[in-house]
Amino acid sequence: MLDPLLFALLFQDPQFTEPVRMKAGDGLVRVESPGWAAPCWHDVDRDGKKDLVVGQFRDGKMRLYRSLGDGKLAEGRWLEAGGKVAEVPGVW
Ligand SMILES: [Ca+2]
Repeated sequence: MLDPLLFALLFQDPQFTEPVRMKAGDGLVRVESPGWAAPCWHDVDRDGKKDLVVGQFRDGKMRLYRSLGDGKLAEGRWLEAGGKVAEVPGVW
Protein backbone atom coordinates (compact mmCIF):
# COMPACT_ATOMS: atom_id res chain seq x y z
CA MET A 1 0.00 0.00 0.00
CA LEU A 2 1.32 3.45 -0.97
CA ASP A 3 1.84 6.16 1.58
CA PRO A 4 -0.86 8.84 0.95
CA LEU A 5 1.77 11.58 0.49
CA LEU A 6 3.72 9.47 -2.00
CA PHE A 7 0.48 8.67 -3.81
CA ALA A 8 -0.34 12.39 -4.07
CA LEU A 9 3.14 13.18 -5.41
CA LEU A 10 3.03 10.43 -8.00
CA PHE A 11 -0.43 11.05 -9.41
CA GLN A 12 -0.90 14.81 -9.37
CA ASP A 13 0.39 17.24 -11.93
CA PRO A 14 2.80 19.67 -10.29
CA GLN A 15 1.57 23.23 -10.13
CA PHE A 16 4.10 26.05 -10.34
CA THR A 17 3.65 29.80 -10.36
CA GLU A 18 5.54 32.14 -12.67
CA PRO A 19 9.10 32.87 -11.50
CA VAL A 20 9.72 36.21 -9.83
CA ARG A 21 12.87 38.23 -9.11
CA MET A 22 13.22 38.43 -5.36
CA LYS A 23 13.78 41.89 -3.89
CA ALA A 24 15.88 42.74 -0.85
CA GLY A 25 16.14 46.28 0.47
CA ASP A 26 16.12 48.58 -2.56
CA GLY A 27 17.66 45.99 -4.88
CA LEU A 28 17.34 42.43 -6.04
CA VAL A 29 18.63 39.21 -4.53
CA ARG A 30 21.69 38.38 -6.62
CA VAL A 31 24.15 35.56 -6.88
CA GLU A 32 27.77 35.94 -7.85
CA SER A 33 29.68 34.13 -10.54
CA PRO A 34 30.15 31.21 -10.96
CA GLY A 35 26.74 30.52 -9.41
CA TRP A 36 25.81 27.33 -7.55
CA ALA A 37 24.20 29.55 -4.95
CA ALA A 38 22.19 26.84 -3.12
CA PRO A 39 19.75 29.29 -1.50
CA CYS A 40 17.94 28.17 1.62
CA TRP A 41 15.64 29.53 4.29
CA HIS A 42 16.83 29.49 7.90
CA ASP A 43 16.10 31.65 10.91
CA VAL A 44 19.71 32.82 11.34
CA ASP A 45 18.99 35.57 13.88
CA ARG A 46 16.40 33.48 15.75
CA ASP A 47 13.66 36.10 15.61
CA GLY A 48 11.04 33.57 14.48
CA LYS A 49 11.17 34.61 10.79
CA LYS A 50 13.11 32.57 8.25
CA ASP A 51 15.91 34.51 6.59
CA LEU A 52 17.27 33.84 3.11
CA VAL A 53 20.85 32.56 2.90
CA VAL A 54 22.44 32.53 -0.54
CA GLY A 55 25.85 30.97 -1.00
CA GLN A 56 28.51 31.62 -3.55
CA PHE A 57 30.88 29.01 -4.76
CA ARG A 58 33.95 31.28 -4.90
CA ASP A 59 35.50 31.76 -1.42
CA GLY A 60 32.62 29.86 0.19
CA LYS A 61 30.90 32.99 1.47
CA MET A 62 27.16 33.29 2.12
CA ARG A 63 24.96 36.36 1.77
CA LEU A 64 22.29 36.79 4.40
CA TYR A 65 19.00 38.53 3.66
CA ARG A 66 17.19 39.01 6.97
CA SER A 67 13.43 38.67 6.88
CA LEU A 68 11.57 41.86 7.77
CA GLY A 69 8.20 40.08 7.77
CA ASP A 70 5.37 40.32 5.25
CA GLY A 71 7.60 38.73 2.59
CA LYS A 72 10.14 41.58 2.70
CA LEU A 73 13.88 41.08 2.98
CA ALA A 74 16.56 43.46 4.23
CA GLU A 75 19.49 44.34 1.99
CA GLY A 76 21.95 41.46 1.83
CA ARG A 77 25.19 41.34 3.77
CA TRP A 78 27.83 38.67 4.14
CA LEU A 79 27.16 36.18 6.89
CA GLU A 80 29.70 36.70 9.67
CA ALA A 81 31.16 34.50 12.40
CA GLY A 82 33.38 35.86 15.16
CA GLY A 83 33.31 39.37 13.66
CA LYS A 84 34.64 38.20 10.27
CA VAL A 85 33.00 37.24 7.02
CA ALA A 86 32.36 33.52 7.32
CA GLU A 87 33.82 31.21 4.71
CA VAL A 88 33.16 27.53 4.16
CA PRO A 89 36.58 25.88 3.89
CA GLY A 90 37.38 23.69 0.94
CA VAL A 91 35.48 25.81 -1.58
CA TRP A 92 37.39 27.63 -4.30
CA1 LIG B 1 15.15 35.60 11.23
